[in-house]
Amino acid sequence: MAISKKTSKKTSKKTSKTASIKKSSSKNQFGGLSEKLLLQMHDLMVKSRVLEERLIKIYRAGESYFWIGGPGEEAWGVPLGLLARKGKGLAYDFMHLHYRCTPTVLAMGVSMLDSIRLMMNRVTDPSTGGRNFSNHYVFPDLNIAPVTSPLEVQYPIACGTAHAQKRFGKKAISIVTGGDAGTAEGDFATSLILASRRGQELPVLITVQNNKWGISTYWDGQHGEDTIADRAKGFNIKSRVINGNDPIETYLALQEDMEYIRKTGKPAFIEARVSRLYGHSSASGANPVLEEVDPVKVFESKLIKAGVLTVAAAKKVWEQYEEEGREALEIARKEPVPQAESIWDHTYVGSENADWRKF
Ligand SMILES: Cc1ncc(C[n+]2csc(CCOP(=O)(O)OP(=O)(O)O)c2C)c(N)n1
Ligand SMILES: [Mg+2]
Repeated sequence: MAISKKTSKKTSKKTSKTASIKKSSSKNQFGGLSEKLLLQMHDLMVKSRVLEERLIKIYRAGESYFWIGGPGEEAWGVPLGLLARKGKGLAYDFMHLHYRCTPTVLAMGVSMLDSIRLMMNRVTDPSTGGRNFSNHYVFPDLNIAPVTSPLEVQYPIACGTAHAQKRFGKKAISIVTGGDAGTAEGDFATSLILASRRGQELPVLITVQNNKWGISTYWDGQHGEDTIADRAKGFNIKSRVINGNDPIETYLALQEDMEYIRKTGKPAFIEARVSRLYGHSSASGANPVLEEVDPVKVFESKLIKAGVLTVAAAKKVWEQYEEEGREALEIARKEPVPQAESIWDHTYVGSENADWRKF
C-alpha cells in the first residue's frame, strides 16, 4: 500500500501540468472523482494485473500447483477495497470474498509478496501458512473472512456478520462477492431471504460479479431471469446492474449503496458485469482471452486521453510493479514450505478431531 501511494504521488506530480489544463472536462468525464483518486485506482488496477500475471508465470514455471484469480475484475475490485471501512472487529466492514479478489485485497493494503507466498505454498503465507490455493486469502486484521473453495457459502455467512454488526450499532456493513454461476446454489437464495426479512433487514451489500461463465458453461441457457439483480428485487432489496469494467461507475455505485446501507441498516444488491481475461483457472490453461474488454487498458487510455496521466508515467507504474513482483518472487523462493508435522495446527483446535490418528 505504501508503494502504491508513493507511485500515485510521483505520477500525479509528473502529470499535474497537463492535468490542470484539462481539469474541468476530466471532472465531468470521471464523475467528479478527484485526480488523486483516479491515479490511485489506476495504480492499484495495474498492480493487481501485474501480480496476477506474475502468479500465472509462477504456475507455468512449475513453481506452484494451481492458479485461479482476478484478471478482468480490477475495475470492480479496486473501488470496493478502497471504499471498505478497513479494520478489525464489528465496528469495521466484513469482507466475504471469492477467489477473484486480488484487486480488493491489494486495495485494502495486502502486499504482492503475501499473495505470492500463498501461491507458492510458503510457510510464511500469513493467510494459511502455505496450505491453500492462490487467491484463497484470509486476513483477520482486515476483517477479510476466509475465501472458500466451495462456492457461495460466503453469502449466508455475510448475513451472520451483518446481524452481529447491526446489534453492535456502529454502522459497519458486511460485503459479499461471488460469481454468476454460483448463484444457482441454495446458499445464494438463503442470503436474499436472511438479508431482507421485514423489520429484521440486515446491513449487507450482496454482490455478484457476472462474467457470464461458470468454468466452461456459458450464461445462455442457464438462467430464466433477465438479470441476477432482478432476483433481489423480488425481496424488495435495492438492486442494480452496473458495468463492473468501469471503475468510475463502480466507485460511484458502491459509494452510494454503502452509504444507503449504513444509513438505513437495510441490504443492497449489485450485479457487476465483468470480464474474465485468462479463462477460469490454470485447469483451463490460463491463456489470455483477447475478445473480452480489458478494464485496465480501457481506463488507462481514458486517463491518458484526458491528460490525467502521461504515457511515460503509465509505463513507469507497470514497470515498477513488474520489478516488485520479481523481487517478491525471489524472496518467496528462498522461504520454506510447511512440513507434515504442522498439518493439524489451527485445525479443530482442542477437539477430538485435532488428530486423526485418535479417531
Ligand atoms: C459448491 C461448489 N460446486 C461446484 C464447484 C466447482 N466450481 C468451482 S468454480 C465453478 C464455477 C463458478 O462460476 P461462477 O460462480 O460464475 O464464478 P467465476 O468462476 O465465473 O468467477 C465451479 C462450478 C465448487 N467449487 N463449489
Ligand atoms: Mg462466472
